Amino acid sequence: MLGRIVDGRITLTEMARFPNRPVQLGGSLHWNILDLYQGVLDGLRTLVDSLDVGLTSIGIDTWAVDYALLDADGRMLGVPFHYRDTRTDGDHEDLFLRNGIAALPFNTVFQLQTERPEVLALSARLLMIPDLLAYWLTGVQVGEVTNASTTGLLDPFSRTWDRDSIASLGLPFNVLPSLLSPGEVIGSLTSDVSALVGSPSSVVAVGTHDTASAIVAVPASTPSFAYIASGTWSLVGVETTEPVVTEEARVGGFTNEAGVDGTVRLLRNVMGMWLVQESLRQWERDGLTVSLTELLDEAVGLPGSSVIDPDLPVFLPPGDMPARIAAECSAAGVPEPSNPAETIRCIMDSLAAAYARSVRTAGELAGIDVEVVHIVGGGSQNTLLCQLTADATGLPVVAGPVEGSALGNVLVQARAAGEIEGGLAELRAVVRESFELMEYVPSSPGSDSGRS
Ligand code: LRH
Repeated sequence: MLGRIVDGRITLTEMARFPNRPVQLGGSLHWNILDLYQGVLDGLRTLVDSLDVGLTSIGIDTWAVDYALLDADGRMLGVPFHYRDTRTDGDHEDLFLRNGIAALPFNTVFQLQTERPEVLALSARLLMIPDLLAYWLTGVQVGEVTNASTTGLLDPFSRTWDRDSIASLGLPFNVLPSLLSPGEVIGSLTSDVSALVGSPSSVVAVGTHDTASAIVAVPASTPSFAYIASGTWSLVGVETTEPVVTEEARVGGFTNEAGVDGTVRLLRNVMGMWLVQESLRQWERDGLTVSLTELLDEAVGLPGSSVIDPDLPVFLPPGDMPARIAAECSAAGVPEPSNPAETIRCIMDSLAAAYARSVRTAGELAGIDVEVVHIVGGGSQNTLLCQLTADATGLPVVAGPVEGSALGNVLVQARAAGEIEGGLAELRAVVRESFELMEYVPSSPGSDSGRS
């Protein structure tokens, strides 16, 4: 994505796109990390070739929790695992009261517990995926704090590595890199990479956790907002200044991730569009020809009846999603969807109900009287989901922008380059100025729903 700031407005242009396809290998699910790195180089080349000015900087964000281990020469030890790999299935010690992070099976700390001792013994450095890509581009090994917080190895108050947690994994403390904050420069492209890409440039730390970047781009004009970063996952919560590490937050399944500019993202992971994506893949495998747009149109006209808990661990791995949803409906004693449109309707109703629960609890935990819910990311284009969310929360929903993470990424770079000044409020004002947003008001029972 190419970001440009012109007259105080921001534009994003997609310059290259390549699939991120995990590979099942030796019984485990892995990143196809070299293919992605090649995609980064090729994409940068395409972008540079189209520019008539120099490239100011590059920022990288990816999903959280996944990592690579490097030896003392900086060589990668093995192929990074994908967090949906089932090797971390099962119960884990709940470290929430220590690290403020919800105990999800895929947290880095739990993934590391499954590493073989001989690999740990050779490990000289742990880099999260964006840090790994930045290392390959610049030769500099550093970490970035928003993504580091998702490892479960960071003290949520001091935002420094927790020595005891690391020692308990059998890793030396210096395996963890020094940490930068979003906006700090990681380094310049190596000469080899500059030659491949066709331009010198620098790599800047952004909110390298995609959700941290997405929340930067929430176009809120009031501090009393909740957000839903809606993509494969739906990350639902509020922004706070301090972590909320209480028993209530733990029981509610909340997490305190480090945000940009010292903020905290107090949020819950709701299963999100993954339920839809995996259902579509299953229908394709079954030889059904379906279009999501048509299914959603059909789902609008269906009565919403079957609501299930979308966050059950059974939905986490890839595989036959419609069958798992039907089984869960049956277990919950609600009607089983009998066709794809009913399945989609069940997913939408279940997500909206989960969003409403999470928004309410997040507000209570943080002492915020939520006035508005912002949906950013792909799900902001889903009019049925946005309206159901307004109805379920009883709050206005502002939908957009669609490319939340890319925007937050570029905004932080633009500020680092001196193109924009101010804090998150100023960055968010730039988003409001630059993109058309959609507002949904809760429909009163019996009336037509309202969109403006
Ligand atoms: C969203 C996300 C989320 C994490 C999950 C692993 O892409 O980064 O914030 O919990 O992926």
